[in-house]
Amino acid sequence: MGLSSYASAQVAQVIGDGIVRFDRSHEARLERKPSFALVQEFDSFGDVSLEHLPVVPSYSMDSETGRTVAAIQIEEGTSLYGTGECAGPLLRNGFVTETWNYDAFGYGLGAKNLYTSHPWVLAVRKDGTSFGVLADTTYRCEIDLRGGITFRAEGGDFPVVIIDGDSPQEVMKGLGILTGTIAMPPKWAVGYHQCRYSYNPDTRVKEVVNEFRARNLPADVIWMDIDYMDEYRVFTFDPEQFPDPKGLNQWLDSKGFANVWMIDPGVKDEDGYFVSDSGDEHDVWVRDKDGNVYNGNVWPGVCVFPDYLNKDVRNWWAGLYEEFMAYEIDGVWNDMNEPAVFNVESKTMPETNIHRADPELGGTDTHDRYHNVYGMQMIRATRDGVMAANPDKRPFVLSRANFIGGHRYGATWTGDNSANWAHLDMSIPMSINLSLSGQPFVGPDIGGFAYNGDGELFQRWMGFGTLFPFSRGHTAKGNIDKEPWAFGPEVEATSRRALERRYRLMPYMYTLFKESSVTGMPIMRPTFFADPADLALRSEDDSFLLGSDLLVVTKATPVGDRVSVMPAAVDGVEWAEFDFPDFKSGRDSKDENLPAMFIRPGSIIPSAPVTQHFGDRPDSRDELTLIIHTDATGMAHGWMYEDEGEGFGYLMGEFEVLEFSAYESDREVLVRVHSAAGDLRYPDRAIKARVIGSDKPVRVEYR
Ligand code: NBV
Repeated sequence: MGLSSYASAQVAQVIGDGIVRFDRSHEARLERKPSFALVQEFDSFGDVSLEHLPVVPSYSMDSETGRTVAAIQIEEGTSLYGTGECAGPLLRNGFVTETWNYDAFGYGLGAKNLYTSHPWVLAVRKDGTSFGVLADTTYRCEIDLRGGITFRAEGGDFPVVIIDGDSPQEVMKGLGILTGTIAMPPKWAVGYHQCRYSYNPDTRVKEVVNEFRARNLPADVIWMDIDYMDEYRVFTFDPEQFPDPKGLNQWLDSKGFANVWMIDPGVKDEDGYFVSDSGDEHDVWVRDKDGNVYNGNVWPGVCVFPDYLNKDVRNWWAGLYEEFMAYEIDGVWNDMNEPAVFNVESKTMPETNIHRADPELGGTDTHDRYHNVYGMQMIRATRDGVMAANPDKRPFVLSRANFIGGHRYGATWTGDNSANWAHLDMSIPMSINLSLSGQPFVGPDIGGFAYNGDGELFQRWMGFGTLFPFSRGHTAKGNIDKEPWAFGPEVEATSRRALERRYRLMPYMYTLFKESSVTGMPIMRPTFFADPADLALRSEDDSFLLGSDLLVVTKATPVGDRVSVMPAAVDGVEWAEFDFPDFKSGRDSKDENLPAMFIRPGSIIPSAPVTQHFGDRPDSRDELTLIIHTDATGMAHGWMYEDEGEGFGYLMGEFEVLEFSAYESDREVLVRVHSAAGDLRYPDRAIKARVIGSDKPVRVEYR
């Protein structure tokens, strides 16, 4: 490979605390393409000399391929993570991935590129200090972690942004500053979601919902996949199978279920169909290299594709949601937005297609430049439309394709996985690496999308699946049923316990969403975040942290023969295992298909009684049980954020932050609770405390 080095001309600017942006040269800086990843332009504090920087990329050019190369050396013992959605283990050293959003149905271990693109690597040095590297390019980019960190991107020069931190947590907060954070979702979206391709007709939707309620299986959301549409025409409803979508949504609401409906980017190219006609009229479609409207086949047959890179098109698209949301739709699912195209080998549109992008986004250019941000710009427009239609509600959008920074617009799931043990196994590291790439609202299709699998697999997957930030069961058309009851009473019982755990942990979970929305910290974290300098934790694939205080240890192989490495005791105090008893029977019996849960020494986790859904709470919201594990000094701390779970009152002070502290003396454990911030108060709240490993009397003071 012919490499010519340019390092001498390289320039660097400090754009934040510990954050430096590099350009290949002064000229490259002047011609820098607008960033889609960054949340704002970021003014510089001035140029810095490279000698003073801890990590410096070296730029070169691969003369054979014309790609720009940026390479960063790593010290021995440095562990690498991130690179977005990658099928395989947590530790990414030795792997090569590529950013090129791709409809990867039934993908396997080691797939090079999947549905989303995150040209980002989180590096953790031997001593636990850390840095992160963003290759700020939308073009196809190879991320080679076989010896150091090397990005090879098409499309010419790109800046590299490096965040340096004392810990990986610090770097993640830096990424939050750079790329923005999630907005608080509606609380129902933090509940459990039930999906399949497809629940149709509407009577089947009702049947499923009735089963959940009849069987006391907590759930908040039911999903409508493509078969609700009239022959796959987006923004329409099948008149026979879904004759009254508004009535259905109202009925669902009466059962305490929120609804999410799918919308794809491919619009059937058909005279007389209002979306197609209106799009023609507003000239919204992506064009081919000769300037003709581009056609590609997707579900409805021959389709045209909105050019979401263009502001007028985004506004037009957003406008379509006004009528759609009026059917009392709660959330929107944008699928197939890589974009997926059926009738071509590349499975997407030609790279020579033309986007009339806004000047601020880079102006008119070819698809190869904008491919990886097509889905991101689609959900940006969707979110705008959903918000305009329901200005008093928090939007919820799920997207299959996305780009780093796209967490600002929607949640992501890991696409069309398969119902087998390899996929169950990798669903944990995949979700963690996406989390470490800036997408905290993430999870897999629980149970596996492609193929059937069996009850054993489903039981295990549900066991820990309810603890993903985005927790949704889903399966493909033609498969057996995969609702929690579909495999008989034993699997149902495990599923119920797993769901009850999520709802019990809701105060903690919701607080983690809040923390993430403020700081950018992931909700789901790798176990090594408990102790970044402990090398033994660096490749732990079967356990994960929720926040900093709760460790979930799963069995990801059928026989459960892989032993997780636990974080070391803190000053002699171990992480303590805890559980909740079965809600109805009160029994504490062990279920091997549920993951073990551990609480960090010195922490307090707030929990609630089991509810069947978010709205089902009048008397339960006011009751809290604090799970307490004191440290070597007998102390523990925790906090909790609460608001109405919907709407924007929280931005005006309508929330409450409770702070908890516990002190263990010879005689008792004293727990102090006080309201630390916000205008909301729940004064009659009953607060109980459970101190793990102690039978001393507990006194709760609530001020
Ligand atoms: O809309 C149907 C499916 C959907 O269920 C799945 O979650 C997406 O990833 N969709 C893909 C299109 C067809 C998949 C074979």
